[in-house]
Amino acid sequence: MPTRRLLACIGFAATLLHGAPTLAMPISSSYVWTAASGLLPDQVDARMALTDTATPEAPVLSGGVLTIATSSNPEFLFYSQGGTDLVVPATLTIEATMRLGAGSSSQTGTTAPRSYASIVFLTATSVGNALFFGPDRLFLLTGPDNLGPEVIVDTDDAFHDYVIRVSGSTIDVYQDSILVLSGSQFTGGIFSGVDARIAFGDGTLAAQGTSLWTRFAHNASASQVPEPATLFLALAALCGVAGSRGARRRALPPG
Ligand SMILES: [Ca+2]
Ligand SMILES: [Ca+2]
Repeated sequence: MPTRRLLACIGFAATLLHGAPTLAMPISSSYVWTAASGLLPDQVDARMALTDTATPEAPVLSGGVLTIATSSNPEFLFYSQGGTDLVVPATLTIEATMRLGAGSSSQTGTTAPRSYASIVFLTATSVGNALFFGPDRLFLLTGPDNLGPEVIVDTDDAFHDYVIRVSGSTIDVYQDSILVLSGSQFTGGIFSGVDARIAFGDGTLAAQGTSLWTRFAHNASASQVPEPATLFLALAALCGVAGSRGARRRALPPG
């Protein structure tokens, strides 16, 4: 490789290195976990991390069902993925197949209602909502911490398929492909300063109980910014390939 071309290549590499933070490489386009895989949600992708403050409970995967259970209100037991590990698309779709078990909540009124199973979603820092699964009841929040739209549907008779679709500030919730609830995202309140995030399980201090899950999926992508050293090696290899190709071309007889 002529010196001038090598310098140009290195200069190009240096330019890219300087802009490395913009070179986030999507490494998965979605998250899909099924209990049938025989793996826990954090075992199919470590970025879906477990928070477990419950004693002695832990997630139990048995017979193709994941059981999440807590036995006192302050206990947390949930999976969540967020921060730089989450790039939320214009229309976020979250899917879950779950059956509510038994439990109780100390906050069932209109102020800061909670239940022991929920899917929490923030599409950007401080912006989101939560779908709570109560006994034969689904509800969202309104504003910072108030009861929002709710619907009476069977949640504990059998496993049901749930889809949450978030587009702009609009939230649509489907149970078994039927639109059952619509609401809006809100900003601040309990979400102040919390980054983009998707979580499921018992994430409240005000309720305890059991939920059963067989599938959880979403279409937000994970991204990973390559380490500068790794990126440099990759670019150096590219420079090398370009150089050898150039040399081979030069070795060909004039056409
Ligand atoms: Ca416990
Ligand atoms: Ca709890």
